[in-house]
Amino acid sequence: MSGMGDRPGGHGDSTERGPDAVGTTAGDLAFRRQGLKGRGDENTFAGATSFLRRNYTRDLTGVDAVVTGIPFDAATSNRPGARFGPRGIREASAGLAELAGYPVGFDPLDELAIVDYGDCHFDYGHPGEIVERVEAHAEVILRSGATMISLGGDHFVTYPLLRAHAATYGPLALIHFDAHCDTWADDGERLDHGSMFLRAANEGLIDPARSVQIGIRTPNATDHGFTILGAPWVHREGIPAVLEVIRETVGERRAYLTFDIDCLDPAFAPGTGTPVVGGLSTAQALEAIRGLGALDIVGMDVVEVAPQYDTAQITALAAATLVHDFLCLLAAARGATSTPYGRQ
Ligand SMILES: [Mn+2]
Repeated sequence: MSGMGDRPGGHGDSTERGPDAVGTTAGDLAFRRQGLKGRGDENTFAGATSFLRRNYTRDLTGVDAVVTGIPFDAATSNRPGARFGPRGIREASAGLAELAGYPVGFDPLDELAIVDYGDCHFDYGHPGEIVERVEAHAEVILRSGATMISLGGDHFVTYPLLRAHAATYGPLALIHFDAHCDTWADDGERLDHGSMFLRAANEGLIDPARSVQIGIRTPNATDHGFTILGAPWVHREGIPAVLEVIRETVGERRAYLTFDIDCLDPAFAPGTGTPVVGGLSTAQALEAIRGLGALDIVGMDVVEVAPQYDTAQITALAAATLVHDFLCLLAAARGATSTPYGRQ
């Protein structure tokens, strides 16, 4: 590689590049960037790790997409630790902020005004308040008109996120990547990351007839009306077939995308609380996310990343990349033009 200024698709702000930047406004761009778009000079291994080096701010003026953390894991059934997920995903995302998007052939950071809103605050001593806390947090973001992308946290956080999104957008189709159905018996009150989608269906937040669960490889007595694409089916039929079923099932309906990182095989995502073997590869998951462009997806989350069980940031990097590629979908939907690089 030659000088930093020669990087393909490289840093967006040439005035803050290289030796001249020393002692000026380079670095820690999460706090010091002027404006909301583009990239500047910041070492991948240094600085404040906001998601994709975006500005840490609660000013949502002119913002297209908001990334926020929901560091709650008191609803886990096996190993806790997803409360550290937002921090881990942010750290892993720094490497993705260095170059323009691949394979889209544009820079989502130039196309969209994206900010890191920080984390949802709650009192860990009152876990029973989590639903109202997350819902209130989400309402403020959704009121701005921006697309909300949440980093879990265990999967229970998706329940209050669905409450807020359904209040804004109406009943939703759910596009649900997971090893588990998360529709086991629910009493309407329990804090359980394995039953909240039955509650969401019972409350009319999501429509099972318009919803697809992908990568499932644990049993339930009933499908509760959801279309289920088990992991063996996904492996046998392939991602193009998965996308066909998702498009047919969701149709024109507004949809919410939730990605439990344990949808991935533990070989690709060891850093999670309830791993199950036989899951999707990271490449399969990315192919699936990249193929969702025709749908009206109004919100997204990635949950269950527990960095203390991770190895070499495999899991956190997968989660960060899934969000990155979802942002590319948003950018493409708003007119970003793709210039493919090589055969893909
Ligand atoms: Mn789940």
